[in-house]
Amino acid sequence: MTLILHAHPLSSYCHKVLIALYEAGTPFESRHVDLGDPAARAKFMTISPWGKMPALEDKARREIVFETSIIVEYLDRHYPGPHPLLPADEDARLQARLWDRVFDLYVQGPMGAAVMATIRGEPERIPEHAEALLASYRQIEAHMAGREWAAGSTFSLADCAAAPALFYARVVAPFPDDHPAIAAYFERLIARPSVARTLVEARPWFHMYPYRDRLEPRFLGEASTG
Ligand SMILES: N[C@@H](CCC(=O)N[C@@H](CS)C(=O)NCC(=O)O)C(=O)O
Repeated sequence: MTLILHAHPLSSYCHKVLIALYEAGTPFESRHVDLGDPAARAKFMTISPWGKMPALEDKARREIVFETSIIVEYLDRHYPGPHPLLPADEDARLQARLWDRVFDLYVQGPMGAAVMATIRGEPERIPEHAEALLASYRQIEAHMAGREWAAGSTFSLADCAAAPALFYARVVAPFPDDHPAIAAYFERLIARPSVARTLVEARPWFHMYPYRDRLEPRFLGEASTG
């Protein structure tokens, strides 16, 4: 296979790239990375210098690409699907890059910090990360009012970033009831086939997720009792 994605099925940043691959219908091989295994971590560090997942290996072009925003842009350029994930219009492209940054830095960031606080047994640190998420939700709510997708009129890089970020963030800090636009946007995201497929594939791994008990039955493939 030409493209190999070094990834873990539970990782939110890996989900971002999986969504881009599924949007384009690009064939790839997935290679499981277990960063908990010192030998696997050492091997992975030879292809991803900061040890961050995912990394994309392109055998045809003899390139290894890391950093998810760059991977998505690389795929869009060299393995484009039917609809570009980086809009052709320059202003819309800038917006896609901006909202990609917002979801990575201001949603994934505090969400990941809250999960790490739980793993490290520092629950007293979670409220500050939840507050940061709520501040981000307020901005996203204002931005999403009247919009279908985060940047431009079509699904883009920004939405690839938004889906996993919001999926895991709302487990840490649910969307407030007076935020209908972000809640509706989330429902649109998870209904998108590329996102739905990514979440179904993650199911067998959710038992490793520290907040598994907070996941709704619909994400676990269980019938809702409520
Ligand atoms: N800015 C990076 C972040 C990637 C990232 O943080 N990945 C996480 C998994 S979701 C990771 O590799 N964590 C392992 C570690 O930090 O040791 C990107 O966009 O690719």
